[in-house]
Formats: sequence, C-alpha cells, structure tokens
Amino acid sequence: MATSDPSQFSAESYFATQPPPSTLEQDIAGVRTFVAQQRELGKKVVLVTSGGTTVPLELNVVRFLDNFSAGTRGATSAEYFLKAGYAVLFMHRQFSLQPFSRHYSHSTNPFLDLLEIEPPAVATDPLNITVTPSKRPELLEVLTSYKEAHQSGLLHTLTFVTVNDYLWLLRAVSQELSVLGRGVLYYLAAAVSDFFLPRQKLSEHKIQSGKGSLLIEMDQVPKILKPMVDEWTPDGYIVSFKLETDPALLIPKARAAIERYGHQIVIGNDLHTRKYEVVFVSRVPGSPDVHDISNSWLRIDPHAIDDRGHPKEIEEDIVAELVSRHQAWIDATSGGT
Ligand code: 9Z3
Repeated sequence: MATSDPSQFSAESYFATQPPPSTLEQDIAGVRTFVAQQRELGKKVVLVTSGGTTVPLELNVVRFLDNFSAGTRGATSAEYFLKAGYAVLFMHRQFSLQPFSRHYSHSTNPFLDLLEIEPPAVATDPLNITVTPSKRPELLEVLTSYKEAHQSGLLHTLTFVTVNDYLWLLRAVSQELSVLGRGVLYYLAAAVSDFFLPRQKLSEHKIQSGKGSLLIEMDQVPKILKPMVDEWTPDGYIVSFKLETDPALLIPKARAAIERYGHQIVIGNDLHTRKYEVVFVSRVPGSPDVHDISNSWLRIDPHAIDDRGHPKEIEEDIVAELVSRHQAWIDATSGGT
C-alpha cells in the first residue's frame, strides 16, 4: 500500500504492490552460482549497473518514457574493473553498450566494416572472409580480453528494460551479494527514472488519440539507496552517480545524497562534460562529524591518449581511484586484520 501521500511510495509499499519481472527467479539463480564461484575464488566483486530505464505508459506497451544513457560509463568501467582483478556483475539495459563489444558499436564502428571478402585460391571454392589487416591488432586485443573474461567466469550479465525490472533486480542482486560483505563494490551508473506509473494506474491497451491533449500524472520512484544501505547490503561499498545538467546543482545534490543515505561515495557528473570531468563527494574518513563531506574533482584532457595509444577514457581513472578507496576502506573497517 502507498503511504499517507498516495503518490509517494516507500520502498516497502513499492515492492508490496508492483509485480516482479517474470525472469527474476531465473536471473537470481544465475547470480547465486556466480556469487558462490567468486566466494570460492576469494574475488572482490563489483555490481555495475548501466544504461537507461524505461517507464511504460501502457500494459500492452506501445509507448514508454526513457532515460538518457548509452551505457558507455558502465560498459567501459566494467572492463577496467576486470583488469583490476574484480569479478563483474554487469546489470544493463537491454541493447545498451556492453564491455568489449562496445568497441564495435553498430553506429560508430560497425563490425561488417572490419571484414573483407577474398577470392578463394581455387575458383570453384566458396569466397573467404578475412579481417582487414589494419584492424587486426585492436580486434585481437579486444577479443582476447573478451574471451578471457567469459572463459574465466568473471563476467556475468543481467538485463533490465523498465524501471520496475531494475528495482526488483537491484534489490534481489544486492541481497545475494551481501554474503560477500565488504568485498562488494556497488557502482550504480544506470540512469534511473525518478517517476513511474504504478501497475494499478496503467491503461491496459494503447492510449487512444482523438480526445485532445494527454495528461499523465506519474508517481515518484521510491528512494532505494536508503534500504539498500540499511537493509539489503549493509556491509557493501556503495558508489552512486548523480547526473545534472545545471552545474550549480551538482555538488549540493551529491552532498545531500551522502547525508541522506549514508553510503560511501556519490560521483557527480554534468551531462555535457561527463566524459572529461567528474566529482567524488564523500564523507571525510575518520571525521566524527557526519556533515564533514569533501569534494574532489577528477579531470582528464579531452585529447589525451592512453599508454596503449587509444583516446584516454575517464573511467580508467575513476576505477583506479575507487579500487584504491575500496581497499583502504576494507583495511580501515577490518580493524587491521
Ligand atoms: C550517471 O550519472 C552516468 O554517469 C551517466 C552515463 C548516465 C551520465 P552514458 O551511459 O552516461 O555513459 O551515456 N548515472 C546515474 C544517473 C542517475 O540516474 N542517478 C540518480 C539521480 O541522479 C541517482 S542513482 O538521481
């Protein structure tokens, strides 16, 4: 049931009234196996959420609202977490970018452009397909990392489409991961809708035109960081992202989130500069004052080249910073053991 304000769902009333996705149990069985494997290997695990969430306007859905996100931040970061030795649970919007295959996105670098048709040595044999020689070194590098990640079982993928799928999955996945305690980093980069239409208010069939303008009143999506921190995974290291388009709001909103939810880090990013600068907002470690919050900017030169000769990606530095902060936090909270 909704709380006193009927348009204000708590996390509890949300999950009591909105139906789970039909694939939830099957997805969680896969996560359970993945968690058991990583536990045995003693691996640190990161849950990366990535891509936008939709809000269907009809039960038989023809129209939906979407949130901006290509999934670049999540897919890129997942690769750097794997490189840093983490096992990665990659929870992404269906058809958004994925680690490794992102390098060959159909719009920016279609894979058909990597291939050549070669005549066979014997005229009666079928035509051959080969990789364009200039594209081979990069393809080999990406393919090697891709195969390694899959064969080692260190990359497990889950998909969502709607904000409802996302919320149910996030709750169930973080509850499963909580058995790994402080060794789990949550990297919440998905662009999550703030508003939704509860199942009870959804029109069953396609909304008909012909009655003039369409007015839709949406409910607020419950703030799930609070139960995530307090109940679902109290020992996890939680990093959320805050997206704004007004730069003046970025730090105040990020600070407010840290104060309200008490998780470890908010990474603030502005829509237009997100590929070159982000700000880490977190409580000052060891300070007795919970309002003692610091900001530190991480910036890269937009024209920088990394040590493999590719354009530098800010996610490389974001992940390096988080890996070191996560370890420092584990050390500090383990009481020196
Ligand atoms: C982000 O801020 C991500 O960095 C981006 C990445 C969505 C900007 P792309 O996928 O973009 O690389 O194209 N994600 C979080 C956005 C969000 O919904 N945050 C919530 C909020 O701001 C809090 S969890 O309220």
